Amino acid sequence: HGLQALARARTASGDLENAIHDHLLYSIGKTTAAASLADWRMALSRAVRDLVVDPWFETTRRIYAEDRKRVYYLSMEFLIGRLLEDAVLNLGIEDHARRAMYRFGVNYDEVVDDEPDAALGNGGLGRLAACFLDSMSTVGVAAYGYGIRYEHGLFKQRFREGWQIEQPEDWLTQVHPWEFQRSESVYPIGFGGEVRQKEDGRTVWEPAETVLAAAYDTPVPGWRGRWVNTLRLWSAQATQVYDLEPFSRGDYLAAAAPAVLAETISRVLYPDDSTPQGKELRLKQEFFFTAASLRDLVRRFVAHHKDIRKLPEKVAVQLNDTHPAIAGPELVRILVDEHGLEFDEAFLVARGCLHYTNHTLMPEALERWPVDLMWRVLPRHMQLIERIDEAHAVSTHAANQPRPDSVKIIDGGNVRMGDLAFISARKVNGVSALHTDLMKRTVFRDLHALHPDRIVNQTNGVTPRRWLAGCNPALASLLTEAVGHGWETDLEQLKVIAPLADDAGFRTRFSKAKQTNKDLLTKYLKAKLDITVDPTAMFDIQIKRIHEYKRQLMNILEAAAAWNEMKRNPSAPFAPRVRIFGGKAAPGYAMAKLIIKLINDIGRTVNADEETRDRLAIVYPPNYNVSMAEVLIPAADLSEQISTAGMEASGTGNMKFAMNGALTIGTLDGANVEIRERVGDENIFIFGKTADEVTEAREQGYDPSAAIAASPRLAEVVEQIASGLFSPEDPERYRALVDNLRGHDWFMVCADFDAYYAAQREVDAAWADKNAWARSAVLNTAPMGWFSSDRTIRGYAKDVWEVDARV
Ligand code: 26Y
Repeated sequence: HGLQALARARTASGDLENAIHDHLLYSIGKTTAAASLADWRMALSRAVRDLVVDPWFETTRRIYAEDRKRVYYLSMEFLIGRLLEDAVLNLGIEDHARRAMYRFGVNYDEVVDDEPDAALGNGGLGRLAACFLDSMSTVGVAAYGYGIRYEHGLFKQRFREGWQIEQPEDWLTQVHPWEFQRSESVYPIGFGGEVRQKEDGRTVWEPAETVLAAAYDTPVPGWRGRWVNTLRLWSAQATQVYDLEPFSRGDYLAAAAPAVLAETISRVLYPDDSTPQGKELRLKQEFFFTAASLRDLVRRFVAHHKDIRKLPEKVAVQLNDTHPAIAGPELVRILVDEHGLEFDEAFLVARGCLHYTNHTLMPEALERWPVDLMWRVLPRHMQLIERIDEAHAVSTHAANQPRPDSVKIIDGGNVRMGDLAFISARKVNGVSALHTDLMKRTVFRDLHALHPDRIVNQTNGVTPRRWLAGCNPALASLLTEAVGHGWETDLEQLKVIAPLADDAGFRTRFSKAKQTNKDLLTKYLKAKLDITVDPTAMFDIQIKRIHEYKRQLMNILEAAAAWNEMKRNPSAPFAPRVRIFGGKAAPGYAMAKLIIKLINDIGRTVNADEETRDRLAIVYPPNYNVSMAEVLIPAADLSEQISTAGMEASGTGNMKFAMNGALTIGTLDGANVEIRERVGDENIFIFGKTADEVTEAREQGYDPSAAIAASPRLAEVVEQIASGLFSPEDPERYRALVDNLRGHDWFMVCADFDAYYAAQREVDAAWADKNAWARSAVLNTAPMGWFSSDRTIRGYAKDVWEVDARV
């Protein structure tokens, strides 16, 4: 019935039109005459959502009927962006949706553009979770995403005089038309209190405080709606709306206080993605959503299976980084305290279900929780963590031998969540080949020696639906003409266009599609920011969180050096460029915020220069997010992936750019290595130190001042910044930044600068030959099949989860 409705909707706009009309009237309560853009969006979203519901139930029936093993993807972040356009694309009803809106006299693109981004994530890790949801539904893995329904997602970024200003994000002030509240799925989650030993020998945890986790479900339709999984997000609610004692005294404020406090747990996404602050509220968030998710999946298992020891046959839990690592002890607690298993058996059952993905090697980014905080908030879990630590030591070391500190979960008064996750997991994976190799050699060296089969690689991927078919219709239709439909779910098919790189006609059409996207971006910048750029110039883009290791600083220094050279030597062959930056800094990350200001200061100076205006513009649109990425990436000629080698675990923006026919300038870091292997050395600009060379330079006492002294161009720019050329109103502004560059430079900006400058001049030379550039662009798109998240998910399904992938 539901699939029939979907089939009809694909062939008859009339059905969809009626459904929209009825929703406007009966769900939204507006007439067509009175409806606002937001009302139309709600009506269309509801009508589209209706089409997903029956296939959703059908999927659930299939999973039960086949008694499938399910995947539970636990993530603190799901950076899903907008949902309407994506659902319409996946269902294949865009023509009808457009026509229906047109008949009502409403512009479909404006309706789609009215949707706020669901920004429930910081960056790569959260967006990866969103791409995985799309792929799990497309390849037919029975899966649930589990996370937090933050009332406020990632802050909005504004610039005031070039400085980042954070503003609250409030996507939930409007109705979220995609979710279903599940009043029946509510679990009490405890914190604090005491652990008691019962007379029968059982242990019980008696929490001091309890918060309710309330489920909200969003359906996740895969390609053509053949399979629909669920994203279940937990919202914190108080157990009691009012505290009755103060209420009866007439102190209504005090009566409401406990509810406000309880609901704080799901109030806001922590905007930091590198330095954990060790905040109690964050620990509570982690336990809150992890415990609710485990409770939920155990209930689902127990409803149809008798023997809890068989849990690993039907359940695969993926921990997206260490944020849900408390799942290890919590699952053991459920098995021991609530199901009566012995510890040793419980631990084996838990470990049979759990898998952990690591996303960073940077020691300062690894989560550590102070032992006293853990005892206070999670006393039973702390007991179990000690037990797990000890059991692991006993099983891996002869009794009389000392244990290296590096394999202790509890160390120096902290619980090391990476080690806890590793020890609690059946498989541990890295997110690119290089990153996985470095995991084995660095952070997890000793644990890897003890468990040599545990670490596996699953190189990241991105969904080609959103990141090619959806955001780049111009290129998508050319690809469909060339290879036929089917590439959307089998991206390897794009290989067929590789030979067409030598076909002048095809190259021209490929370049035309790029130009179409560049014209759209030009209009977007004009409309939203009143910035005028030359759409024929090279669009050179670096978009990602602002971090020292990602080296936006090196990019802007090189831009300033190029500007200096243009002025010195007006006839030098610089390619005209628009250099675009996008990204947010963590609010507490002072150096990252100073880098933002520097980009804007240099931009202000350079953009005001009439002499170089025809060759160089610097643009930094504020509030970079998923929907901005969907406009920028298709329009890029050059993709900046210039992290210090060994520091970017994978990167996923790099894949999106290459898929959309941008050439990469980058270091041999993360997945750049695998991109080079596929596009070939001639179609990518690789420069700089390798990961091993970076390590070696550090060991030999790297001195950035020597690198500066050896590079007149770099020395000149650093001196200009130090002397206040770009900040005449405050010449001292960049003192800290300059001191760091000259005296410390941990991220090797100075060491790689000359190589980067030289690589950029190679880019300029390549741009001069439009034919050769277009050829390279085609040869970037063609081999991107490897970077489809469908491939990644099939890899996890086979090597990690051992589940079916079949619609
Ligand atoms: C603990 C807390 C402060 C924290 C919160 C978020 C720590 C880290 C993060 C997010 C990390 C992240 O986004 N990592 C990125 O994951 C991508 C997906 O695997 C990688 O492509 C990318 O290289 C990595 O930086």
